Amino acid sequence: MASERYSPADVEHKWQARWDDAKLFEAKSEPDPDAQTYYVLEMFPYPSGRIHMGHVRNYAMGDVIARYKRAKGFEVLHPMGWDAFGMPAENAAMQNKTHPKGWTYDNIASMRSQLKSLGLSLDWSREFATCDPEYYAQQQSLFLDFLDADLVTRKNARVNWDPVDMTVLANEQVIDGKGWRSGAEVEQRDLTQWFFKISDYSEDLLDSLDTLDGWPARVKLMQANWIGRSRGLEMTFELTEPAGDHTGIEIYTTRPDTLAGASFIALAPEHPLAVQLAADSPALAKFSVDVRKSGTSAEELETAEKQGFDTGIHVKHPLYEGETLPVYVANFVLMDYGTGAIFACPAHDQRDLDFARKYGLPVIDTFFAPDNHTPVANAAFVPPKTEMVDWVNQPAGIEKATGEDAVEQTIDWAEKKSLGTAKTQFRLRDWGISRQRYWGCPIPVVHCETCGVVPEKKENLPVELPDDVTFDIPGNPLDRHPTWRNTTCPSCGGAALRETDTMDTFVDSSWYYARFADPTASTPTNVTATNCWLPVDQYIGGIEHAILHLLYSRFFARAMQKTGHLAVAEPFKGLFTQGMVVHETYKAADGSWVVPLDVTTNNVNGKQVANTSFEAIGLDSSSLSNKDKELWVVKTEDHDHDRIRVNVGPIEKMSKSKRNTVDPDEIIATYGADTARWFVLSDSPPDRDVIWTDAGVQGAHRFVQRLWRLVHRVAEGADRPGTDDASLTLRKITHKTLANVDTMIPALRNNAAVAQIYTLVNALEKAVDDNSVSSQALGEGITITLQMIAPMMPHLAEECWVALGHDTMVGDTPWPDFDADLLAEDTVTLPVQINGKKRGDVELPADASKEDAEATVLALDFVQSALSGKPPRKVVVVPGRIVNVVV
Ligand code: ANZ
Ligand code: ZN
Repeated sequence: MASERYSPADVEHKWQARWDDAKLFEAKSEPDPDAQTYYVLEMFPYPSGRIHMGHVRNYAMGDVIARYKRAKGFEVLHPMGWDAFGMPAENAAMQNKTHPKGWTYDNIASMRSQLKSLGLSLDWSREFATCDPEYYAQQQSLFLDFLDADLVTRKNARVNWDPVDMTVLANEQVIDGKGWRSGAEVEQRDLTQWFFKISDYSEDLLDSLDTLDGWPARVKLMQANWIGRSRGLEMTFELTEPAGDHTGIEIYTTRPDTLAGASFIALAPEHPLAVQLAADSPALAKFSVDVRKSGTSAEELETAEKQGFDTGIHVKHPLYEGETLPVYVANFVLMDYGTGAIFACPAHDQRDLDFARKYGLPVIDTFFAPDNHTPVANAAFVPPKTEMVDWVNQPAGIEKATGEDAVEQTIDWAEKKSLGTAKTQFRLRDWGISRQRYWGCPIPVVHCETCGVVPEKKENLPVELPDDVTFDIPGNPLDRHPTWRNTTCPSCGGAALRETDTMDTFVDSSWYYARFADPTASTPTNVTATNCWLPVDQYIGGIEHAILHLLYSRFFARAMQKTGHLAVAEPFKGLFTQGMVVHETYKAADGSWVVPLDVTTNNVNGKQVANTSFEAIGLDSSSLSNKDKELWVVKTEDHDHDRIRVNVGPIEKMSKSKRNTVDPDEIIATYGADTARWFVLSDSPPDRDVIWTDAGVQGAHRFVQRLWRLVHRVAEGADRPGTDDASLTLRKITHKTLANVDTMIPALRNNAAVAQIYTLVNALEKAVDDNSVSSQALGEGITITLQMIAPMMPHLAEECWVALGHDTMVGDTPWPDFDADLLAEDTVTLPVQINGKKRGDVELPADASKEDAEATVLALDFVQSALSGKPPRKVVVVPGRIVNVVV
């Protein structure tokens, strides 16, 4: 009945159960070879315990495309799983005396039911968590294959070591030289670690970015910068006297054109020559340790004060006979890039200049800045890459060139003079995957006194994590487990110890997309199934994964290709990075954050009240409006209405720390999943942030109710004859909307599609109001509307579908085709020329004959006056294009 309100709480679960029963969203294990397949995947969540609005937006977007493609006749794969290993589970274990396993699976259970309440068209039959032994067994198997294929190496690496938590820290986890969690002073340690040889693929990973047409340019640029190709020269500076077993220092430079401005040499503290010198110099040894305490991330090196140690030794200047340059050890030079040694040209490099100023070293120009004055005070001048510059002191004799050309020409010159060799260098390092952690995938190797490092046999996989571990003391529980480490050597059968490092959790997420093609395969992938489904047609997730996760996955696809587990090298054909869900922040006078739910202006406990009603509950309403940027927290529970004034802060990403989150469960309980979905889809372009507001959600919910009423008025209304004109007009709007939505949904432009649907619904309401349209045209309009909203508000669409009298499910109904004839415009506007010059326009029926067009044009005022009573010499009508009158 039209007067009844739509009640999501009553129907959403019902439809979810029906879809489940019909196994509507379970993809076939082996689709027909000629079926069109479509694989849509959202980045799988970390099971933190609760879903947040960011998840709702991410999964709603994926669901729209999945449901749409399904209706379009595609065989769709839309799976879900859990990125379930990692530190938070161990932290929770330490804090709450729970076990990481129990904590994780409990969280998965509650998040699964939250996701189910959103009505997503997911194939739950394929669900897995990366901490399932069945999954990580296959990951260990992959590791062994990678090891065989020379894609893995074990090497010494200098790492940040937290002596309190007893673990390696990533550079990002070292804050001001201290561990992010323990606050302990971080040490540098040399540890033997496992690495994936991603740097072997630097060039391929970079060049192949060009083939990724379905990726945002921004992400490709970020990856390109991360891989960081640079072209330069490797050359050796001869020492004036041999130092230890060194006779020269090999450097890497991308700016050989500045050679004439060289003023000193700088070595990384870890450079073999620096290490050798430090052996005889306690001062240098201390310096080298001290400067590495503050971490070596790019940002840290950029902001850290430049520090150097004068070794007292010198090299010969390669250009000027008799001149020498001093050799320093410097904090800003890294051992793992280039050769770990540089020559410095302070005039044209800011770091070098800062250093030269501090240590009183010469600053020598090698070209003129535009104002012929360089460097300006303490700013080094860097020549523009693509603009012409006047050069001085050029070793290769260049006078005028762009920055880029100058470098190329100097490299050629240096090669000809045998001063050095051209070298392409990548910034990308091998991927260290060893973590001294419990809650991760064990690295399947053993250490044998006789045989050394031995891979575990495949038949012994998984190397399973022991359950009986404790977290009362820091460090890796696997290390102190009484028995787990003890095993036999797969090679000699003697006693051996297991590796206790586990894999970086980024490994887990680097291949899950391939496992979804057949999650029960007894090998890492089922190649037949991956051939059907991969690459992922549309991958959707946050921009925060633009670099690491996506790059590691691209490497993994290549490594899996090499080891015969996958046929494609690029795992994600289309990528979309959605914006965040943001919300206003609220702060009380004492500086504490206030949750949105507690903030009210003129609504109390969720009920709208007129301002005057505030008096009724003892509040002074006049004070409520004195500043529009002032809101109030009103606690009315038990009529205890204390008021605090809160200030509206900036709109920020929803986060627990700012307390500006809105819980999806609350929204679903109040308004239903469809309203939440509709709001996040409709409010902003999908790549931008969406601002969550109560008003916006209420607006979305009003639309739900409007549509419900409209459907009932149409379904229950008497038969209407309507007029032909009005009926045709409505049909045209219907089909035009459909045609537009049909291009917008595949482009993920949901907000644009929503705007189109609003317009159509307005037209439908008007048609019902004024009774002008035939029942048939109305029925068509409403049917197509429901089919278009079905991917976005699937429950409402089903319920309305039934109200229209169908006994099928709209979620199982093919997408409608628009009628191209109805898209044609009624009239066309053509330019009118007189003697070849445009003088005006004419509006004609789209199907006007040449004769009709000619007659209409000749009757136009400006044509009449040009003719001044005479007949035209000629009239040329080019249908649909132009009319030319020759007088
Ligand atoms: C002389 C010079 C003069 C440089 C000048 C720059 C500007 P990209 O382009 O990022 O590859 N460099 C080389 N190895 C380094 C290391 N291990 N640690 C720190 N810095 C290193 O950077 C290459 C430039 O960074 C090289 O070119 C080198 O300094 C420095 F006006 O050589 B250049
Ligand atoms: Zn052995």
